[in-house]
Amino acid sequence: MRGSHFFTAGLLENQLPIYTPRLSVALGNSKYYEVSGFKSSLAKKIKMTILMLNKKESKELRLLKFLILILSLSLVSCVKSPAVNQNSSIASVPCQIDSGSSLTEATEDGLFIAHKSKSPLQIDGCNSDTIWSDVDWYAMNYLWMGDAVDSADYYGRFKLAWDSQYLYILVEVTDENLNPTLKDGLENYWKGDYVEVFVDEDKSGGNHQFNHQAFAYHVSTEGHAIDKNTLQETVFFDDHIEVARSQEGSKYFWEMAIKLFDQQFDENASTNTPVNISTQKSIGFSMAYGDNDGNSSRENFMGSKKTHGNNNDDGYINSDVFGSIVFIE
Ligand SMILES: [Ca+2]
Ligand SMILES: [Ca+2]
Ligand SMILES: [Ca+2]
Ligand SMILES: [Ca+2]
Repeated sequence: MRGSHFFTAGLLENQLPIYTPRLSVALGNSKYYEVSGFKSSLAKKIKMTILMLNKKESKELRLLKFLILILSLSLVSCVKSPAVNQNSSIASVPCQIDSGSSLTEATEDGLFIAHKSKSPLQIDGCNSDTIWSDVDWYAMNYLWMGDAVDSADYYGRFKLAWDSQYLYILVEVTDENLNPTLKDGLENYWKGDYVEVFVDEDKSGGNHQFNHQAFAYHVSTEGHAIDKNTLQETVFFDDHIEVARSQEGSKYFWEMAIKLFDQQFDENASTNTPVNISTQKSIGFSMAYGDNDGNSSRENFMGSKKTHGNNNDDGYINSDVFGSIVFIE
C-alpha cells in the first residue's frame, strides 16, 4: 500500500487543513493513516465504510478500500473551509538573497518601527522588494528558554514593513537543522522549528489564550499559522498569514504578509474583515523562534524583547508582555 501512503501524505501536506476532526483510517492489516480536515459527518461515513470492509480481508477488498479512500478524499477536498490559504505547504526554495549591509538593532523593550511600502510585496521568500533594501534589521536573539546558543545553531533577525492591508515581515534565521514543525503531530506545534508572531491589534494587553483579542501565531515550517480557538482547540488560521520561505545554506528567509484582526474576530464566521493599517497606528507585537534540532523538543526559544513574562513564556497567554510596532510613512 506504499502508493496510498504517498497519496495520502501528499494530500495532507497540500490540501487538507483546518480545524475539523482527525480520522484514523486502516488500510490493509497494519497501516494506519491519520487524515485531518474532514467535516465530522463525512468522517463518520468514511470510517463506517472502512470498518465494514475491514471484516473481510482479500486483495480485492483492500484495493476497493483504497479506491473508496481516494474517492472520499477527492470529495472532501470540496468541503474545505473557505478560510484556508491554498499555499499551506511551503518548501525552502533557493533565492539569490543579499542580506546586505543593513544594520541590526536590538531593543531590550521590544519597541519597533515599521516603514510603509509604496507597493504591495511579492511574498516569495525573497527580499527583492524595494522596501527590504530600505530598512534595517531588528534582532531576535534574546534567550527566552534553553541554553545559550552559538550563531551556527541559531541566529535570527527580521525586518518590518506595512501597507494599508498587511503587516509584512522578512525573517532571517540561521538554523543548522530545520525540523518540520508538525512532524510529530499537530499538538507538538509549539515544539519547533517555527516562527512565532505575537500580535495584539489594539494593544489592549490581557489574557488571549482562548479568545481573539490578540494572537500568538505559530508559523510552522509547513506554512500554517497555528493558535488556539475559543474551544481551546489547536487550529490553523492560515487565512491570516501568507508565508513563503527561501534558503541559502543554513540560512532561511521567511517572508510573511499578515492581516490584522481585532477582538471582533469570529472564528465561526465565514468572513472577517481585517483592520486597515494607517500611519501612527500602534499594535502590540513580538517575534520569536522555537529551535528544534531533532530532539523532539524546543531546545531554544529566542525572542525580540529582553523578557516576555514568567519564564519568558507568557506570550501565548498574556499580551501584556508583548513589545510593540508603530507604523510610520
Ligand atoms: Ca519578496
Ligand atoms: Ca538550531
Ligand atoms: Ca487586544
Ligand atoms: Ca532547528
